[in-house]
Amino acid sequence: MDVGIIGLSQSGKTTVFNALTKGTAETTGGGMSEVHIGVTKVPDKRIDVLSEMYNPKKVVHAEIKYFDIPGSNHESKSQGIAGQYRNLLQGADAFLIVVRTFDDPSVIHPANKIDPKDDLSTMLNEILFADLEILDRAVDRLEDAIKKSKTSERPNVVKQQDIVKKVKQGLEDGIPLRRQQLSESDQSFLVNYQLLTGKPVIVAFNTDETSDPITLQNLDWDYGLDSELGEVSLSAKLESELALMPEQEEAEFRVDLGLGDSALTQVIAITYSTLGLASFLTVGEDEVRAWSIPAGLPAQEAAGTIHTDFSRGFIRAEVIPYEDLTRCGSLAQGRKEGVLRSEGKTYPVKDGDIIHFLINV
Ligand SMILES: Nc1nc2c(ncn2[C@@H]2O[C@H](COP(=O)(O)OP(=O)(O)OP(=O)(O)O)[C@@H](O)[C@H]2O)c(=O)[nH]1
Ligand SMILES: [Mg+2]
Repeated sequence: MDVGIIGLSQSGKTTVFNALTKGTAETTGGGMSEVHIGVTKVPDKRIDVLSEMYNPKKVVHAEIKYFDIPGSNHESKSQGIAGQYRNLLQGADAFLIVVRTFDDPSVIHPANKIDPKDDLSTMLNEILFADLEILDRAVDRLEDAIKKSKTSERPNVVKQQDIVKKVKQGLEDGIPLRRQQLSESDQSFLVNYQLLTGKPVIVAFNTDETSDPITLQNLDWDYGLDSELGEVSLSAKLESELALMPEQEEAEFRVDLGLGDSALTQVIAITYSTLGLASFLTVGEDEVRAWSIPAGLPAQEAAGTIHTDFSRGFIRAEVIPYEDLTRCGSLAQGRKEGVLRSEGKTYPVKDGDIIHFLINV
């Protein structure tokens, strides 16, 4: 799972990145920044409990990869999205948009005012404009292709151009791709364009240390045609400092300062819910491991996240919910009690399923 961290210059992207990855990337920038890539383990208490049960050689958490993607420099007409990073943006599964609400005269704001609503609109619009640019070019290219196509191929190319025009019109009306009603075949054609407005968005308000949490609701955010924004409020500077402390010390500080869950825990929780993710688990003496997948993914496809051979040679999945396994104490006991089930290819995998795949290789 790859999440692209984006936002206006000096909004605190790199600071958020450090808080999420326990990193120490330099937070200066001002258009001089570079891309930072870091991996975060998805915290999961179930892994700890299962590790105690199995005492495995290896313990592997699910992972989320974060990309800190610099905004554009001052010469560029756009404020938040730099063309040279387009392929990174396209590769992301979701965007975390950092929106500044902290007040600090020593940190320059590109518009010289702290206006989170305005900044968020700017970023959402830039994502939309980036897609419009792609589709404008696509319409022209398809126009060319229509002229050059053989009579037999023409209807198909015309149809493709119609799809592109329809989506473009939707964007012009302010509807991001993720909110447009499209048939499955339209959607699979559009995958070619890797449009940015098709990706889920989570807003991260970067607040002062002492500020109450900021929400879209208390900003009177007008969702308009886009009601699917995830949100989280954090003080990135404080969180990035806490993230570097030894665990115990961090926990004590959190209690003293009256802080709740870490930025990492909060951001991952909202990432899972906004993207509709779930973790299934595999257990054994060799390895206890969590795997993140879209919730409800058919068992055969979930097997494919472990290895393509697992998907190809899939026979069936033995599934036991986490609570049942911990109560029973072993898979054998789960089988005796009838809570270890045998499921077929299409079984929709749920969060907390412990799965043993039977495969034929
Ligand atoms: N007071 C305060 N300062 C912050 C906070 N978050 C970030 N900063 C400061 O703001 C400045 C910019 O932070 P960065 O994390 O580098 O911001 P950025 O969005 O990565 O900046 P560019 O990469 O240059 O676009 C740094 O000096 C940070 O220390 C915050 O929550 N409060
Ligand atoms: Mg930066």
